[in-house]
Amino acid sequence: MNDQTELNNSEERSLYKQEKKSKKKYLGFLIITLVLGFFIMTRDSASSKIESFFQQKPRIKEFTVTIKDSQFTPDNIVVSEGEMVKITAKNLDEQTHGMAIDQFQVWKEIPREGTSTIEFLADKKGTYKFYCSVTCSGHTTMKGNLIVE
Ligand SMILES: [Cu+2]
Repeated sequence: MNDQTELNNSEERSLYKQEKKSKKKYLGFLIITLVLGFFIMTRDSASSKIESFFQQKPRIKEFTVTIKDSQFTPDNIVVSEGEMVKITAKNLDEQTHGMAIDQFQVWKEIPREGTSTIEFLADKKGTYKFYCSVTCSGHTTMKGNLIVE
């Protein structure tokens, strides 16, 4: 009789413990959900910050400059301050040329009958000379102007 009561008691206790455990589990699950939810929300706001950052990235202005008979065409390039300049330089000559703009650390070789891409940020106003950076037959006269307004 006594044993039975004790057994019942211990059964009850273990039932109570189980209930407590499952409550703990539920609480743990709730906390994990909340924490995850918080992280997902902050990540979302971070990604929207990244998006708005990229929306503010500079506009790209693209040009194709052709080199023929040691001459740049066009030899006048006009961009706005703050623009990203992308120049596709096509060399039609049978000799290697180059394109350099000192103030923007541009120095690019353009292989004969080949193409090179030049990219830089026009972050300061002014008129800058671009020129052929490779010794060629028209070296001294091969130049143009980049105007940043
Ligand atoms: Cu040249």
